[in-house]
Amino acid sequence: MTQHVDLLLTNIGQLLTMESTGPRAGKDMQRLTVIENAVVAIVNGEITFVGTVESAQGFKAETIINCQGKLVTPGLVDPHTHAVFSGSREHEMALKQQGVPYLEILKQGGGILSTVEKTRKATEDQLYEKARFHLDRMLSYGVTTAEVKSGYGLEPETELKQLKVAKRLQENHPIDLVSTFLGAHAIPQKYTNNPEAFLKEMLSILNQIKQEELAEFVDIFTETGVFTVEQSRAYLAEAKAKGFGLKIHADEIDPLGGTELAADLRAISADHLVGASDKGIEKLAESGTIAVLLPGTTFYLGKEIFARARKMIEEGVAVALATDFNPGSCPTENIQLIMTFAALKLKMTPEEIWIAMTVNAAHAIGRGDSAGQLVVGRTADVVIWDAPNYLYLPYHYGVNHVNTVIKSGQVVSKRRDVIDSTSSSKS
Ligand code: IZC
Ligand code: ZN
Repeated sequence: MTQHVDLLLTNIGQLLTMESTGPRAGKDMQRLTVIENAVVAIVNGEITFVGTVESAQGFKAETIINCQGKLVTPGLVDPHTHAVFSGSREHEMALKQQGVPYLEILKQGGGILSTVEKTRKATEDQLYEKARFHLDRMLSYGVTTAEVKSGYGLEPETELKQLKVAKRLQENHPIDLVSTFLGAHAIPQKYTNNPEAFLKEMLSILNQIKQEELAEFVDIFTETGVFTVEQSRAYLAEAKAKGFGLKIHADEIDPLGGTELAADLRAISADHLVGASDKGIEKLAESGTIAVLLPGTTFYLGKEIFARARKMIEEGVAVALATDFNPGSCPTENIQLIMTFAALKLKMTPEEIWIAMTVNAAHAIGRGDSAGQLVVGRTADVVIWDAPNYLYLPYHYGVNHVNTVIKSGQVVSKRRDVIDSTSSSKS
């Protein structure tokens, strides 16, 4: 019997389906479904068949892509970015080289606050165009779903402007976006001596954010000189009561106990966790809060000590990985580079890294049911890699291995030729 399909991917050397019933924690992160000599069929933007070439019979395709024995995986998910902002911070690199710490630059009114100044001045269209540029680059690196945070307004008007830009991008850009309100990202100068009043101001726009569906999650930077654990607890509890999911920038630089707080509040994710305590890690495993690790940031901040991924996995935590793409502590859209940092600095295995950037990353932003897996019935978000197998990506580092990105069944980023022919010439 002939089956008509829109797109058929044939001659896949290695296919990672990432099939999973939920987030993968602990030892379960080591388990991958790999199909050799595979075929994938797509109809109306949805996956209708995944299997070996022997089991793929009778397809008649509008378009066939011969994958030439390459690796094929689900589109990657980047669950932590700050991609909507204005300006850049290259002038801070010299300060860093002189040994001025990230939090000191912030204290002096630079860092996040310098990006805030520029973002306040930018028009919505300017922000949109710049963010689109960065998202295009993320897509070219194989990301088909991403989270994006506000946090460069620190005043209602600009925070809402950022979230509106993210919503417009969600409607128009091939990457599926999930928005997080990070109004509590730093204390603006106006409120230096009264952070509580500032947090109150940020809470005052939650109803509007909810009504206009501008964000699903609320996040806070719990850090020395920014917000304390107690301030964070009260703030997030209120956000939770208003129906938002929770995220925390926890224990990124100093170990304050943000990890424990994330678990107590049943946050969907706790992010960074460089200084997470043993107790905090145990609590994450119990609460099912996903640990989103950002080794690109630790590298760029010039730190020696990285998050304890091995300990987390041993304790049964579900670990995800992200770029943390932002203009200060991690200016890169290259999620493949993060794979190498995860391998060398976090000592994660290739299998764990792939789980962390697909299944677990999707669950960390509430998209576990739609993104991160290449299985029948899901949207066809697929990457063809110029790589012979999945071990190859963390290994060959610093360059882009994407050959073709397919979003909802459409080729959206094609960096070089794969043999691509219509059924009339092929079958
Ligand atoms: O702009 O520096 N850590 N927030 C918390 C950031 C890094 C982003 C930035
Ligand atoms: Zn961040």
